[in-house]
Amino acid sequence: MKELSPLQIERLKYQPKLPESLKAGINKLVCVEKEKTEAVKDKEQIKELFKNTYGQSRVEFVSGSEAKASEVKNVGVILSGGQAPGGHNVVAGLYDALKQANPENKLYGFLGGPSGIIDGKYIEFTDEFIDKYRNTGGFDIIGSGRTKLETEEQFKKSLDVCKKLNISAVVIIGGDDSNTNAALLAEWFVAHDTGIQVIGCPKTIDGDLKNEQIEISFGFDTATKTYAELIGNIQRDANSAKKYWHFIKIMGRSASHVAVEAALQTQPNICLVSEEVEEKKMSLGQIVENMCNIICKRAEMGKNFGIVIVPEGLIEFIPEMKVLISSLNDLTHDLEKDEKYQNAQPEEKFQIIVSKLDENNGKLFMSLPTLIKSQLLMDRDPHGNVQVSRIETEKLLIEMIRTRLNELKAEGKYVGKFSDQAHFFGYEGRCAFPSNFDADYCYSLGFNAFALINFGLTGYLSSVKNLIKPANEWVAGGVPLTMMMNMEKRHGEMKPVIQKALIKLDGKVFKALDAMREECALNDRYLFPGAIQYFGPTEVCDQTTVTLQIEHQ
Ligand code: FBP
Repeated sequence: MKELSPLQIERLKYQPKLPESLKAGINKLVCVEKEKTEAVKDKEQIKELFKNTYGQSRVEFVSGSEAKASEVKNVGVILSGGQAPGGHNVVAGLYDALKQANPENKLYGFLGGPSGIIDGKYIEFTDEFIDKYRNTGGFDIIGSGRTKLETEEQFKKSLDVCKKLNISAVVIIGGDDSNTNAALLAEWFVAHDTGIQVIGCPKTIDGDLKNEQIEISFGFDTATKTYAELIGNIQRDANSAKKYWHFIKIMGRSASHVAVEAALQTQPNICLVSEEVEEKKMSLGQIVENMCNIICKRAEMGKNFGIVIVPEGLIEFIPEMKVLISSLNDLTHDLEKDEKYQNAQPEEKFQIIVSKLDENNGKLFMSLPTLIKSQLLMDRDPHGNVQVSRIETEKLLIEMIRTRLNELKAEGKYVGKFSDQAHFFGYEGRCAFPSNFDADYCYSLGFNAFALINFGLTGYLSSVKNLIKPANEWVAGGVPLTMMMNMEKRHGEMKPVIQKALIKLDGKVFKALDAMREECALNDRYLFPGAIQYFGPTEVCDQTTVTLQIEHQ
């Protein structure tokens, strides 16, 4: 039996590209201090909470001519949260830089996410072990998890484990919540004079951990290309059979970046944008009405088929649903230890919930299909968020659209036939082989994370910029984590968190989508991007996302 597929064998040989500055060698780098930073919002509160790590300067690396000796360092690495293509290359880049700096250095991997550092579960990386994972998708090299790292007890346990392994720096590879935890841990380690540094790396397929300094989170490129391939295939199918309306929910917990990027790559008939729904204060009924309009017009043209992209987080952005979900988040938290509620049958549970909701929320909750009611009550994630990937918004929309079309048919306003197919693309894209872009970007982020460690920095996020240019022109450096923070309500309390980047309606990316919507709705302008290509012409293999190109051109 074969142990590796032909693509696995070829990808293991791929040598990721590095920015010119990092290529010169880890011990030759010069750290250039840039401007001092401030939090994006709530400056005074963030400053008070991060007394030791607030207000640091942004840094950039350039190559120097002289190699400096580097003292022995042990580093620990954690993969945190949802998988994103390229995570293995962050670890490989970190490992290569660390060994290049001093072959005596050791890299430990904490197993199963942040809980690994708390429980002291780890492995030590070796060349042989790392080499098996280069340029592969997934986080299975050490596993991932969603344990929050935020309490005094967890920090103390982490410190004990670091002391035992003589670890002087920890790298946390994660999204906004995980990097918020990285910022808290960095602050705690400084406040307790431990000498242990903490560096974050920007990961998430959702693409919402970005700002002026972090152009994109890793994994977004590969995941969106994977979804775009699948959407293109469905478009061909729809255009061939001409009998189904396909409703495709696309992952992205909160922001609609993934849905919008996939839409720009494929040009479906309809792409909903959660941020637009929120800003225009659209109700569920209005969203359905707008979609029915398009379905009716297409039916008049004899087209009883089409493609709709639904961002995973949509439900939380519909103003009335947002209010309901926020009440349900608090309620389900309060009812966590209520045995009567926990043991109740679904219908009984709904009654208990309704009795605790105000009148409007109660009515809205009860108007939803049973399936959606149950899904809204499912367990929250460790950060207190409803798990939107488990709410079948695409089916909710289909059900409401079918009801409305029946009414329109009875009034003689709809002449078509509505047959639907529901899809959810999420997990399919999170562990794909990283695209060349993600393979290079991730390797650079990991390599650069060690450069930040080598310069004694803590509370920084590894940053690699200028990404629409070829990799040798990329700019490597670091961004203080506190710079991205503001205060937000979590579990009913105000907490410091990294601000999520949402789609801006006055931004270039949304405008590009909006400009093509009408044409796409009625006249089929489907694009078929095909599968990610790893070998071949650079204009096919090394192009990054449309979003990044529009934002930075
Ligand atoms: P991260 O923010 O941790 O990268 O995870 C994002 C994500 O992939 C979302 O798109 C999705 O809603 C969620 O993870 C699903 O989580 P889980 O893997 O726990 O089901």
